[in-house]
Amino acid sequence: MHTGARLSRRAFLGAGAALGVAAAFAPSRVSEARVPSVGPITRSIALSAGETELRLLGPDKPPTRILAYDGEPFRTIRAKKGDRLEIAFDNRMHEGSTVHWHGIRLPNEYDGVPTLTQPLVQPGGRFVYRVPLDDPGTFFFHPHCDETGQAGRGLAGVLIVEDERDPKFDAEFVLVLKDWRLAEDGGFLALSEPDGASKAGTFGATRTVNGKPAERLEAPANGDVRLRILNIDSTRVMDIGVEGAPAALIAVDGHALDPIPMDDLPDGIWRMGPAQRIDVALRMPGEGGTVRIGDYRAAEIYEFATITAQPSRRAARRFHPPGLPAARLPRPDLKRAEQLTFTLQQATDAAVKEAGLPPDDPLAKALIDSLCVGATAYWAIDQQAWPTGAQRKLPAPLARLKAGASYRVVIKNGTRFPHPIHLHGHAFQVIDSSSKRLPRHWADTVLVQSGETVEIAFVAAPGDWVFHCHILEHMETGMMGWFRVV
Ligand SMILES: [Cu+2]
Repeated sequence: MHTGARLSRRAFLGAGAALGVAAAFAPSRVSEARVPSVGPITRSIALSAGETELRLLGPDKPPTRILAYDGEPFRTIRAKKGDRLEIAFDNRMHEGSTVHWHGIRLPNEYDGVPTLTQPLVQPGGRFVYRVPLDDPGTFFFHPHCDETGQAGRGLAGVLIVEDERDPKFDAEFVLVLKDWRLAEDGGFLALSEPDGASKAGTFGATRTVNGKPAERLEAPANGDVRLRILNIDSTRVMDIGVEGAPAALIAVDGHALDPIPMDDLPDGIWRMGPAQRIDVALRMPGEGGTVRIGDYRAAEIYEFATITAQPSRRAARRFHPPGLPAARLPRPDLKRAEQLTFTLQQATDAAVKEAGLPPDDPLAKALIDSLCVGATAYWAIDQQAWPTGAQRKLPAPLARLKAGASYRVVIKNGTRFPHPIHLHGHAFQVIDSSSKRLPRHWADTVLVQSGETVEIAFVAAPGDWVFHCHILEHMETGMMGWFRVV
C-alpha cells in the first residue's frame, strides 16, 4: 500500500517543477555588521554533556545509554531574536568535546571547532560560549569532535529562535529525525565501518523522530500548523513529503523563503541531507482527517508523524501559506563577487601527503594535541584531505578570503555519492544548481548530488571557518577544509 501510494503520488506530481526561477530572495537589506556582535548578555544557560538512558528498541527491550545535553534527548533551547546567550558548557563525558552552533552567525571564537577556534574541552572541563541570535529560525547545536561517535550516540540539541513578527499558528511541532545503530541488547553497533565511510555512510536501522518510532499528534481541524523538521542523522539523506493536507515549504535551514507549495517541488518532496532543516506550513483537514509526514526516499516509506484533526470551530477556507519574517543578512554582490571552485572527490595519496602548516605553527600544534582526527582518508576537497591517521598537520586553508568581500563558490561533486556541504559562521545564498533542482534560497548547508554542480554566494565574515561534508564519516575521513577570512 505504501509503495502504491508513493508511486501514484510521484506519477501525479511527476512533471515536477523547474525551480531555477522561483522564489525571490527574502532578505531585503545588507546588514552593516558582517558578524553579529555579542553585546550585553540577555540570558545565561548551563549546558552539560553526559550519558542518559533512552528506550529506543521498544518499551519491553533493554534501554540504550545515549549521549545528551542536560540528560534530555535533543535538548531544545527556545530563544528570541536579538537574544545574546551565554552558555556555560560542562563536559561530563569521558572524552573531549566542543559545541558548534550550526547555522548561527557568530564571532569565530565561539564557533566550536577544536584546534581552529578553541581548545578541545577535556572531560570535566568547561567552555563559555557567547552566542548572538540575530537570525530567526530553526537551528541546532552539536559537538565538533568525534562527531560520528558523539552525535551518533545522540549528542545534539535544537535551537529555536523566535521572532515577534512570526505568523501565528494553531499548533507547532518540532520533529527531530535520527537513526541509531543498535544491537539487540540496546548497545551500539560500530558507528562507522570502512565500507560505509568510503561510500554513502554507515546507516542506522532503528529510525526515530524525537527519539520515538513515530509521533502521533493532534491539531485543530482546519487549523494552521508549523512543522520544524530537522535531519540530524549522521548519514541519511531524506525526501520529506506531506500527504493529506495542502502544505508549503516556508524556510530552509531556518531562513525564510517565499512559500513554495510542496506539490510544486520536484516529486513533491524536499530532499534533505544530514544537518539540514526545513519549516513547513500546512492546513489541517476537517475533523477526523489525518495528515501524514514521511521520508519517501527509501523503498519502504518511513512515515514518522501523523496529525489528526480534532474538533474545532474553524471553518474550512483556502490555504495561503504564511511567509516568515526574513533575517537581515549580508547580501553578496553577485556581479563583483570573486568566483572559487572546489571539487569534492575521493582522496588520493597526494591528498593525504599534502603538506600542511609548519609543525611549529600554533594551529598545527593544537591539532596534534587534539584527537579530533579520523583513522583513514577516503575523501578530499581539491586534492586536499583534512588530517587523518598519522597525518596530523593542519592543512593550509582552501582559500584566503577578504572580510566583507563577496564570493561565489562553485561546488562540484565528482563522486558517486551525495554530500551535504556546510560552511560555518555564514548564511549563504544557493544561487544555482546544474540539475536546476534547487530554488534560490538562503541556507547554511547544501546537498550536492553525485555529478551535480551547485553555486553558493556569501559575504565573508572574519575568522577561520570550516567547510565540510555533514555526512559525519565523510568529514572525519577527509572531506573538510577551511577558509581563512581576514
Ligand atoms: Cu559527504
